[in-house]
Amino acid sequence: MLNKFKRALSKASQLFSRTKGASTEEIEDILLSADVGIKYTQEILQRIGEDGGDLVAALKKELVDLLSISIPRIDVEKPIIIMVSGVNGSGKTTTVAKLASLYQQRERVVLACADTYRDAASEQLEIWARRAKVEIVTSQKGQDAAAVVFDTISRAQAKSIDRVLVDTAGRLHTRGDLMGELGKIRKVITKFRPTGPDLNILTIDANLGQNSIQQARVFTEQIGINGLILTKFDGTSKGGAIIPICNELNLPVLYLGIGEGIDDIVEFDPTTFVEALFE
Ligand SMILES: Nc1nc2c(ncn2[C@@H]2O[C@H](COP(=O)(O)OP(=O)(O)O)[C@@H](O)[C@H]2O)c(=O)[nH]1
Ligand SMILES: [Mg+2]
Repeated sequence: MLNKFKRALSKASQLFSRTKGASTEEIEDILLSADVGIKYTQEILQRIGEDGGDLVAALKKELVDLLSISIPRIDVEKPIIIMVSGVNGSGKTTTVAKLASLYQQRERVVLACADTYRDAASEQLEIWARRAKVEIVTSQKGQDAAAVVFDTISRAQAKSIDRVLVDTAGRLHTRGDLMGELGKIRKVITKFRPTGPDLNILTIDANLGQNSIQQARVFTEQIGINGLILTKFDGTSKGGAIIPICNELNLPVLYLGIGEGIDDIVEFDPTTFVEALFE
């Protein structure tokens, strides 16, 4: 897994490994090419300048600090409820499948297909459920997505299932429609859990780099996202954008998606991530 992770980071690490022996100006260029963005690049350069010691060591420390955003603690009665949102194609369904496969090693998991907008969304999720060996509550196109979620959580409670993973739609007629629908799903969840989903995850395609921030802000403000998963981290050269993304949104990165397969996910740990970047 670690090797796969390093391979997935290879484009970004080609950049970051060039910091060895580099001057401050060269480090600035490297950070900007990795899409760290001007604001955080300036901030990092200022701090490592003050440090006066080894530039690369100081840089690593700054990156780890900037990536260390506290993760919401889940301390609730079962089932744990996880909702996954994001724009079309950002990797929601694949991520739900990956998380299901990860959790089912120790827990009983059920998936809710709350994407009732796209053709064959339920069939696609059913295939993943079979691969991950977890249960699923399917839906029909056009069905009330919030009702599907209600049924799934009720079933999970009745059968003592540990986790509910909710896959949602990425596109409706307008962005307002989408936020309205996600808001309805969230509201149904509050019937079981007044504070909303225990993990309210936004998937972001890492290839979008900093361009994803504005879009992510809409989800964060409107439906109370509390954690991020950056998908398609394999092969992106914009991996440095993870810094502005999580800091501008003030949200922790929980996992990284590193491929299309069911096992292609790694839990995000700032130190491991930064070490791998510089290999
Ligand atoms: N390379 C790569 N592809 C991914 C990753 N996650 C998702 N994908 C691909 O992105 C496309 C859209 O994924 P999907 O889960 O259907 O997105 P959704 O519309 O948000 O549900 C599919 O072709 C996936 O195989 C990832 O981590 N790496
Ligand atoms: Mg989907």
